[in-house]
Amino acid sequence: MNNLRFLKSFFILFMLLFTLNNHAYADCQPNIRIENFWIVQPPDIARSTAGYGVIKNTGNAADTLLKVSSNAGSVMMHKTEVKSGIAKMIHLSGKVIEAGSELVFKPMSYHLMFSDLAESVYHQGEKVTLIFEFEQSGIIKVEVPVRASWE
Ligand SMILES: [Cu+2]
Repeated sequence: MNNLRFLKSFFILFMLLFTLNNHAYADCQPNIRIENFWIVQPPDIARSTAGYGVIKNTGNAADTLLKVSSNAGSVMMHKTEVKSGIAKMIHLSGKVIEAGSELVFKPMSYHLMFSDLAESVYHQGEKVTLIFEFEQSGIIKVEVPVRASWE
């Protein structure tokens, strides 16, 4: 008899935990928004260029940016850091974007670094595709302009 009661309460506890866990999962999601990205139109002789913009996570769980790719060329995530007056670019293999935070790509900070450039990036007003890959949110594609300077 005791055994049966034990099993019953165990079962109830299990169901309760399962429900709570499901509930928590439903309420706990990242919400990624990609805003204002653009690529710097390089001079004709340049073999690389940079891309800037903002990734916002308005959700209540963190997400990780795993990779960026593009038809504009090869893409790497970099961060410029200044140490003893010397600027150095650090390669990032991924970046966590905490809930309610944003990751800003701008000069002398995080930036997208393009090399093996496609012809299109040499022309102001062209559009290129950026493909962002997130651990939780999956793949997000955006069309971004090529511009000569900050607007
Ligand atoms: Cu760089």
